[in-house]
Amino acid sequence: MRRRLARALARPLALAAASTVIPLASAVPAAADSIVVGGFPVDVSEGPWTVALSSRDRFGGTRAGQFCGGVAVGRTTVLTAAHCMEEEVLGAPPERVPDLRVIAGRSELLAKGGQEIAVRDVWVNPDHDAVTNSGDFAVLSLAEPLPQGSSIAMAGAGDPAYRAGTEATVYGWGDTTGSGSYTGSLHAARVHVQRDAVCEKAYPGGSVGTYRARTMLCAGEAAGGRDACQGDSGGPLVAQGRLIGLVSWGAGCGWAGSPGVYTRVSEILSTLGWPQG
Ligand code: 4AZ
Repeated sequence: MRRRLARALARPLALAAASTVIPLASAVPAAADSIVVGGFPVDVSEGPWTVALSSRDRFGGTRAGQFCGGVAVGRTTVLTAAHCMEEEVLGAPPERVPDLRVIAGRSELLAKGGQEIAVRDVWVNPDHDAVTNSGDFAVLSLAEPLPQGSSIAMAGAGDPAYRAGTEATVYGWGDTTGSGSYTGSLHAARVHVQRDAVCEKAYPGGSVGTYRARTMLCAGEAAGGRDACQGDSGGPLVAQGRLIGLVSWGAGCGWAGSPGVYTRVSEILSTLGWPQG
């Protein structure tokens, strides 16, 4: 299959940095070099449902094997992006990655606190479309339960948290600059849910992906600067205390006119036949 930018976003992090597309100077917002991009460090206690996906076998120990984000929606259920579970990323199908784990309750990847819990089962959305990037989610079942209080409610269809203009927060251990600066500490960035018309205009179809309002939402700032980035994939976008999106794709990070695109959580609920909140 042809490799496109959006799929490349979840490449092993060590490889990703070397080949990140450098944006035209004019497309780089002033804030792109601030610290997720344009964010701030947070303690995981402020978003205890945010987990790191890890495989030290595959990604090495320098960042505790972190390669994607995830979000706990139940004591033993974690959502992440389908593209994080691809063989191209993991080097093998997920059931053949024996040290696939989630790291929970830990802000600093190399610290000792929190839990590391084995992934017992992985279900990848069979309708994930690698051309548009639609349906980019997977469900992980954990071998042991997370502590009580570390899961988040999901926003069902029609929830006001999806409304354009809503302030939302994205969490992750991904690239903080858009050019391969991976952080060992959890960051968050505040972004605004954008109108579908804005997202469609940004991503009408092309090499990066195609915006589909039914299955995706997009969020960012008109001037750019704040965004999810490589390594944040699968992590949470939260508004009004509820999960509305999973980090999925986008052109670059923090570029004006290229908002981050997220898997729409209400569509995950419909696909799985889970109640709409
Ligand atoms: C990623 O690979 C990624 N700026 C996620 C979102 C965006 C870029 C990359 C959007 O995790």
